[in-house]
Amino acid sequence: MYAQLVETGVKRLKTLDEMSEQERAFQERIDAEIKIEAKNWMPDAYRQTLIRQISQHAHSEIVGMLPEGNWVTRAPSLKRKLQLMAKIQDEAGHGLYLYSAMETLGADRDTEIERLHSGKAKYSSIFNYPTLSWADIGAVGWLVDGAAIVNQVVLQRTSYGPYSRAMIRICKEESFHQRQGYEILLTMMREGNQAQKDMVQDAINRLWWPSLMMFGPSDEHSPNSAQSMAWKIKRQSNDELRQRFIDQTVPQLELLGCTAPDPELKWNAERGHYDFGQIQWDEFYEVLKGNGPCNQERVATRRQAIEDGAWVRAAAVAHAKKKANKNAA
Ligand code: BYC
Repeated sequence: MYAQLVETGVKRLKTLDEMSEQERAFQERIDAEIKIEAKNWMPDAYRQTLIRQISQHAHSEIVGMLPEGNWVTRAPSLKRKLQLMAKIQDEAGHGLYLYSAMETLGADRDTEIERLHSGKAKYSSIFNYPTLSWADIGAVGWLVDGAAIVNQVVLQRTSYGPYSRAMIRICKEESFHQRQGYEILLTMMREGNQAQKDMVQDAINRLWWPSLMMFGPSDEHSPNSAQSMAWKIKRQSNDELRQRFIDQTVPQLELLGCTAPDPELKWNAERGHYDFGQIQWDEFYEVLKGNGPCNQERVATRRQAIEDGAWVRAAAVAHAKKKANKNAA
């Protein structure tokens, strides 16, 4: 398998012969499915790849709270408000597990968060789209958490121990999020009036393609995949995961009585998968460059939250110092 990756990888990978003894032992450990732990030796590029991916993942969880937070005051009932608040708190928790996993690699949380606030760090493209109606909250739970689960179920088996263990807990919570999102949409479609049904279809029309973009560029344009697959950080390719998501989501779409904004979406019995149309990759790369509908707003909101919370952090430090002095006296 390794030789094959060397042949097909977008970036050329080192062959086993070209590796140092330490690198070879590391690769053999990975091939034997033994997890890498924080204190084990690892190539610097493996460490940097993980810091990149885990920090982006953590930022996505934290920024992902914003489009949903926008609807807490407008949820249609107390029950829906409580569910939404619980979901948003779960996302904050996911961010915290992930920043902690990242710190085990020697990365500094404040530095990475500063990179997010200065607009330098990436986070999932999907969170740069607005949530315009209550149906969007259902669609985010169903499609966005649904796509995240497909990606994260595989990451439970990622080669780095702390990341893999964080994923196990996160996946359990994401499954609940996905179901509550779907239930919001099902309720609107089964019990709602025509305007509410139209809102559901409109939400799906707007969020369908951006959800497919969450899996990243197609395999031949994914510069990091070959090396990440060889290191078993990633265990399935962007396109494989995207296809799995589509295959499992279309029957749920049909049960809702809705359609996808893709005239080419149809079952291909020969392949045993759904065929689908062209993703607008220009739009994806524009969003990554900071030119999506909400990029600036998201980063500005995060920055404002940090500034607004400065007094709380200062008070907590002052209190801790006072307590420490008292204990020392
Ligand atoms: N958005 O070589 P590639 C959630 C970047 S949150 C932005 O394929 P890789 C939730 C990529 O980073 C769940 N950027 O990269 C929270 C790379 O850039 P750099 C979020 C993207 O890393 C709240 C470049 O494009 N999940 O569920 O091998 C409320 C080339 O790509 C995206 C995760 O973060 C994108 N969509 O594979 C509700 C999963 N796609 O760094 C819900 C963890 C690609 O080279 N991450 N890029 O400059 C991963 O699994 C992988 O990082 C990816 C990309 C599959 C996303």
